[in-house]
Amino acid sequence: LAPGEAVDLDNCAREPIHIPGRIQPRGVLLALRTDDGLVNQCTENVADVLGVDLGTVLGAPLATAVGDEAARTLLTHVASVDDPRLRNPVEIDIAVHGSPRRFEAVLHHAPDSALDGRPAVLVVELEPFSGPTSLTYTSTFEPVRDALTELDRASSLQQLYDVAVRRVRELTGFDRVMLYRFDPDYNGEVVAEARRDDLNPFLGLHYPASDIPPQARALYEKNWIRLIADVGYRPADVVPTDDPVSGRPLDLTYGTLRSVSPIHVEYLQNMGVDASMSISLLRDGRLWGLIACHHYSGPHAPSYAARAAAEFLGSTLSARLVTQAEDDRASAARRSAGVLARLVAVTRDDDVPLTSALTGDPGLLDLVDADAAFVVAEGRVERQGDAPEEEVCRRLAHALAELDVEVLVTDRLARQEPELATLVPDAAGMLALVVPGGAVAVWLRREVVQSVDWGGDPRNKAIARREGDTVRLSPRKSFARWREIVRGTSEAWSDDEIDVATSLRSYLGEGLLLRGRRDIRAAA
Ligand code: BLA
Repeated sequence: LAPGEAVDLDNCAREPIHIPGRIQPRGVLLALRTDDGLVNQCTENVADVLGVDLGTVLGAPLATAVGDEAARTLLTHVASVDDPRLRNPVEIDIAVHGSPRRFEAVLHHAPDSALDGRPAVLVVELEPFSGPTSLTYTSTFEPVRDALTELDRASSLQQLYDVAVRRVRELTGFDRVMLYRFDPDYNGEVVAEARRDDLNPFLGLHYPASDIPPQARALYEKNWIRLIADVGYRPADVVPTDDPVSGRPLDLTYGTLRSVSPIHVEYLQNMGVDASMSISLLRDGRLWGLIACHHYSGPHAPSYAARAAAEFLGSTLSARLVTQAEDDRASAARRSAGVLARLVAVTRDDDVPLTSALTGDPGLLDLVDADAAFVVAEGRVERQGDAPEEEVCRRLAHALAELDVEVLVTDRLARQEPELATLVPDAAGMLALVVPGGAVAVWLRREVVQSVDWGGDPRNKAIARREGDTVRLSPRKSFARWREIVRGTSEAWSDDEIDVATSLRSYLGEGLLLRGRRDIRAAA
């Protein structure tokens, strides 16, 4: 941070979390050069975990750290690590101080490190095996197959969410598993939850976008799972910090042991969380949500296999979410295309006034769901639903025509168009078409008072203080429920609703033109 630079949430977004130079010490990390196979960098805890000196390991072949047999097994496995997201763990035994210990090893090539076009650095992460059973049919395949069958049967989005959190909790044993869904601005909401009975629910709580800054979201689009097994850990440094050949820090984007941002650690501590895990949910490659897991009863480290199984469920869920949402959308689109065609057909009948054509069966309210609708055309007014009086409709139509818009869309009328709002004080949402040739069609939606429950006041955060040249940012301290009441808004108009209304406007424009031509011909 430069002297005098403002301290704000932007600083959060600039923390380079993919190159922390440290790991979580539940395992060790060794970075090997692929040209000579020698250890280039490793973490300072090799002595604790493997019982070998840091000085002996650096610059030596892998076998010096793990023994001949384990090294052979690992190096045979290298060929299968092309895509870091599809890697498999290898179980190996390493003699630590003379007695064999079982490890799960995960290998990947560090991104952005190339040597004659080949990957230059192989990252080997070793985690002492924690599970009671190893990768067996019953511990992994069966629960995943059962979960997939259940996901397949789910017939609504909510059911999909519920199955996913319950199954991930069963697989990984976390105290709380949530499905956290982002809105278009990346604020999030807990939309499903499976938890220990004695815990208070987080279901329905909202959290602001700044709780997960953009670089973290970008990283989670690449690496689909992360585990913080012990929030109170003391990080182990990568030694030396920079690659002695390239001079660059080791990129841990795909590392399973990557040390997490200290700000996030503080956040979890403020929340009372001892261990956390999150799995990315993607839609068209973009982060759509997270399966977020908490443990409150001490550190928690599910085996790599259980994590991989949970991650697999996450990616299956991602795919199902997309198809389910597309199915829902396609059937709604088919329905509204049918209504639009029928409406347009009636408007082409010269004997029916345009206003009647749009308010019959079907009418405007069948095309777009709203509390009221009305049309002003050819000197007439026709109304549907809970519409204002005729005179008010005329004045609204007049005011809209003056506005010089083709389609007006708002779900906060009083804030966006205060003058129009005075005419219809009960409405908060308006979708209006101003058609060339002199017609106006309007849908109105009532105010929906929304109460948004935030998991802590979203504005009370990022407490920053300078300590000499460094700045310490911290997340908010309180996560107590904080209710915000949002007034003056209606239910939002969806893109599909706006699209179909816009199409109607073009048809009406053409229709009015045709009617005008026929009138001229009839007069001549
Ligand atoms: C990361 N923040 C995260 C992650 C989650 C959240 C899920 C992913 C890491 C993980 O799996 O634990 C947020 N966790 C939540 C939310 C809930 C939850 C909303 O359980 C709701 C129930 N965070 C801040 C501020 C900053 C910040 C002010 O509040 C920055 C100044 C940063 N959050 C931050 C960073 C990461 C993060 C940097 C990335 C951590 C990493 O992967 O290194």
